[in-house]
Amino acid sequence: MAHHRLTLYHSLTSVCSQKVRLTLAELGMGFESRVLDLKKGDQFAPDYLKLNPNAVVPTLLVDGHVVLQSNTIMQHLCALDPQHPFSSATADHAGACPLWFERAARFHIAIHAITYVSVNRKKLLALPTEQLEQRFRNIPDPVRSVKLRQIVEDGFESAPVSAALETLGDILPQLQKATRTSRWLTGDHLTLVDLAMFPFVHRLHLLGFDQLWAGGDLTSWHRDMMQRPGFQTAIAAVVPPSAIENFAAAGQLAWPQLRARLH
Ligand SMILES: N[C@@H](CCC(=O)N[C@@H](CS)C(=O)NCC(=O)O)C(=O)O
Repeated sequence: MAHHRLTLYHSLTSVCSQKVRLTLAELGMGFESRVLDLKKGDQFAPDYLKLNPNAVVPTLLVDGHVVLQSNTIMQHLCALDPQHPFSSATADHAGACPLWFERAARFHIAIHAITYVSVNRKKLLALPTEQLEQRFRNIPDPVRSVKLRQIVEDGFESAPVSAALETLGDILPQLQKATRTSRWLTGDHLTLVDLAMFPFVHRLHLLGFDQLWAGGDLTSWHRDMMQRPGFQTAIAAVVPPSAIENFAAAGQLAWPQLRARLH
């Protein structure tokens, strides 16, 4: 494999960053790490917006060239080392990838809403009105900005939370079916599809919402993923214990309200 200089702009807890860090770990690729604090608003800094005008993480630089969007970044990393067994296993299942990546994108939108309503909303509500309005204005994508406003204003009753629960009602059974059928999501070998879906399932687990799928093969898949060295490097060693405690505490408070919305 030719040597490439990789620089990853990411956040420690962000699910999309975790997808990319897991891929780097599975491929055994080293990278320069640039950590952004999303709560402080590092993603809105003018210098960062020059790299990623969407004001989101992750952003990857490959020899100085910008690559955006976690699914694209993951595929780009495999393409840098196509002979790696992990890249070849993914290439063998290339036909299954687009559907799963589309699910991963929808899963992300749902997990974003669930995390905001359960964990981040209280802090946003405590901001002075002008600061909160500035936070909404800072988001370059108007759709995303409106959604955040709806979540902050209407909480568990908001349209994005209803949509998120519908999405989970679609995707969790897909994951249960896939893990019932084979060891990994697309067959006998771990592929990018597993890494693209794992951080979202893991976020639900950290919030204590694994009651949504109640054990079974999806739980075994989640456990097997956590036992991989890649999980240790990319997530366990990186996510601060305080963040894990925060997810658990916020999830416990949120669960009765979410459960009341399930039908
Ligand atoms: N489709 C993008 C989504 C990236 C995204 O939304 N990242 C979140 C973290 S998981 C973020 O940066 N959020 C910034 C914010 O909420 O202001 C991708 O897959 O890379």
